[in-house]
Amino acid sequence: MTQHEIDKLNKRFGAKVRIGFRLDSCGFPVAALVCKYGSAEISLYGAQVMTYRPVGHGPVLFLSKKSEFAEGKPIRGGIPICWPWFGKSKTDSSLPSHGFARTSLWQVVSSSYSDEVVELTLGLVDTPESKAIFPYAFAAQLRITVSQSLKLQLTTRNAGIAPMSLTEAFHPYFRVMRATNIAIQDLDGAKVDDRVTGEQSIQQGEVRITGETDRIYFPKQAHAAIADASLNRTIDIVFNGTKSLVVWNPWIEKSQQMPDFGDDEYTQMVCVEPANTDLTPLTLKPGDRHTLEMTIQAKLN
Ligand code: TA6
Repeated sequence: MTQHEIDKLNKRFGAKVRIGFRLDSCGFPVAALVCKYGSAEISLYGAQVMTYRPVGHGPVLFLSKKSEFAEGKPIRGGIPICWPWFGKSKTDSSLPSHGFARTSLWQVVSSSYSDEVVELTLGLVDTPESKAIFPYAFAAQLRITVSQSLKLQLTTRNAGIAPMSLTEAFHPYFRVMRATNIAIQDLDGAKVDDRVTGEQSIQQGEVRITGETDRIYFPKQAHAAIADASLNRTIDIVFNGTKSLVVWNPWIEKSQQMPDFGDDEYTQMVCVEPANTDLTPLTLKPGDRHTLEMTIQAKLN
């Protein structure tokens, strides 16, 4: 994207102090949203929230110091949009994991602002290239709202004439002081599908990170909370449009295998992901819409 295109975005969708577009140092077009309660930065490449900082708090999201900012590569951290598949493609394992939304340039659809609430909507539609790997006509929109919380709404519309099947997730990397000193609450009694051990179980009490963690939880209510004793804060996560949450921490060995992630960065993050995985895939009839929703709010204890 050129500076001239950035200038056009600012003219059409910008708002002094509240909404601004810029070419980031990585060369990606980035939108900054600022209201009286906090701010967020979103890469239009991938429609990826990269930072979120409520007033009075430190950063709520983790962004790897080794993240690559290169076309075709996902940004490692923030809130990747996993769409139109979660994990490996079921039709072609050579395709990138977590779909192509996070490595596509999204278009700005609309913006709105007040001192209390700032909103940006981004859009992605099918192209001949997308149809070659995902044979459907679609319209996807992500609405990002910064107010006293950060809210994401990902709406998929089947714009074709055949039923569309998809899986999806918000894949937020939450910043924590020390991953071994947090407790993920409100998952007690949830059915658990452990992707590391292959076992199914029922969660007893709080979830703690003590090793590589890659589990799908089916909580009894659409809410989870990350209690960070070291930062003396809790991050509340409310979600809708799915019944499952993925909890992921790569731990030591997996971290060493990821070139875009520091060997010790696993200690500073945890992912808690509202997701429609292969266990709960979606099927949209022609013209149908589905919205996945997540609201994040940080609170000092
Ligand atoms: O959400 C958990 C997960 O599916 C893990 O299995 C791991 O692959 C993680 O996502 C990161 O995936 P990525 O493709 O971003 O490296």
